Amino acid sequence: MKRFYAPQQASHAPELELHNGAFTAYAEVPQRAEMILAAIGGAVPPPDRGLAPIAAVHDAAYLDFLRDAPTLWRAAGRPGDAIPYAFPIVGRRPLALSRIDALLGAHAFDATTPITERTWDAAYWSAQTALAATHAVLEGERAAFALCRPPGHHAGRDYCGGYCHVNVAAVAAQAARDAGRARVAVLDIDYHHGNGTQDIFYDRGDVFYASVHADPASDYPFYWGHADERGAGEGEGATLNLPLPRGAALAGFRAAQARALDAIAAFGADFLVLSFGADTWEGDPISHFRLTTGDFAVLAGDVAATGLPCAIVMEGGYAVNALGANVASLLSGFEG
Ligand code: OKP
Ligand code: ZN
Repeated sequence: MKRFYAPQQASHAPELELHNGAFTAYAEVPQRAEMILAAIGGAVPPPDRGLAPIAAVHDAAYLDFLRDAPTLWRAAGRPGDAIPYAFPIVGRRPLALSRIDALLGAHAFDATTPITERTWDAAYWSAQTALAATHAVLEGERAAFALCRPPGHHAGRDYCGGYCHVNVAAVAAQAARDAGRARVAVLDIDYHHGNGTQDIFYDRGDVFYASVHADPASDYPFYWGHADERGAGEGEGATLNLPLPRGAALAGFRAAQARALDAIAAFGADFLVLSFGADTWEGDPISHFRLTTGDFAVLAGDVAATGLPCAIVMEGGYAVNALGANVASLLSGFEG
């Protein structure tokens, strides 16, 4: 299977995150990509397809903000990484804000996603990596793997959050649409619900979003991913949320994924983006499912059995020492 990764992605390395009331070491570390690369035997750098495919799913003002935030943060005399602390929950609308703290909150939904001087470049190249895998599949590969980092599925059109800045799965899905695939599906099997991907396509009938994830009643991102969220307008019925309780293991996860795959088949998808997180693994430090390393091959086998051309994009997975084996297992299930 073709595998893609851009060295620029490694430069995004925030210091600290707000975790359960304390500042702790940032979990989404560059070493994650190194471990995956070592386990899968390396990857090829993607070509630069420019800003247009990213701007197809994100607001221009938001992308400007991602680029400018570190400069404004420094200009305000702040040390460390840019982190928001106030959010416009009374109603998000285009206000003329000037202070960096106001801009940060207006373009984020949590305080766990710092922006560094290298964030924009890393997120840009993470998206190029997703595009390379997408185009490889559009050109005839059955499947291709994008080692995306930073991840993307929590980022919406105009907001970041959950370690995510540019929604690489949405960039991939939109690129497939723009290349002429009529009905694209995103299957999100990260432990956490992909609220950003859901939001981006919520009112569209041409991109189906299905997610198997930890019940947001107990788990991040809390305010999205509930079973009654089914899409709106033209997108009514084109969102499927399958929350599972903490402790879910292969049997429960596999049955939920089968429901998602049935719905994707009924939708008539002609292209699949697999938003893959390995944080469903039993030893993940911030998650609570019980999948084993071997289970990822089983789940991948079920996805591959649909016969859908598939671009795989990397999302979460924070047990750094197990991450390589878990990703290698997933890819083996596609090839086997
Ligand atoms: C990103 B992805 C809990 C902190 C939660 C955010 C988790 C982001 C997960 N104390 N931090 O979906 O793997
Ligand atoms: Zn996750």
